[in-house]
Amino acid sequence: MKAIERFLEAAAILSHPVEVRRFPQGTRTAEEAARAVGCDVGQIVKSLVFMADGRPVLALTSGANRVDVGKLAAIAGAREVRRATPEEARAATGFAVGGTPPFGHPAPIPAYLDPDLLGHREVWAAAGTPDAVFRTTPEELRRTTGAVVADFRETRPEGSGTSGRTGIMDGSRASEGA
Ligand code: 5CA
Repeated sequence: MKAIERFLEAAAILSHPVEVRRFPQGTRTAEEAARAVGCDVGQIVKSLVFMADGRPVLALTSGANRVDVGKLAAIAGAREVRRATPEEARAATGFAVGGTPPFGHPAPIPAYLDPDLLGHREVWAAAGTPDAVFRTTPEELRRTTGAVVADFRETRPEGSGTSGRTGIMDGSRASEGA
């Protein structure tokens, strides 16, 4: 079955009405998706896979934020957390990076929800492919993923401007073109 069909089937099972929107210009990164949709980058949901002591976890991260792996480790109760390789992410979710939806995975993945996403009336997430997104609400996102709201956001040092680069590879580079 094709990726978007698999996503749609999962949405139906979860009773989440979705309309998949496709953009030929691509929605591979949070910035691309925000541009295509015409929304704030903070309204884009990055479904980022990390390996916590060897087990996948999902960090549903605002497109405006980066993940602090130390915080995520504390939240997940893990000793070591690192970003999943593309192969690991695909094995865990069944979808390729850049199109990973927040739900519809072969087995449930423990998920954590960036509190900044709660501040928007509507948010947009990937729908299975790097050109497909769907609109949802923070509450539906929480319900469909079973995510725990937790603060794993990287805080930007004062005076660092908007780039906030601290040298930590955190898997949220979608917004920077990953
Ligand atoms: N469709 C967009 C907006 S919803 C999207 O899926 N964005 S994303 O942030 O969730 O997916 C891109 C992410 O894929 C990157 O931030 C990164 O975590 C992951 N990714 C991309 N390339 C690699 C790579 N080489 N290794 C590991 N992860 C990668």
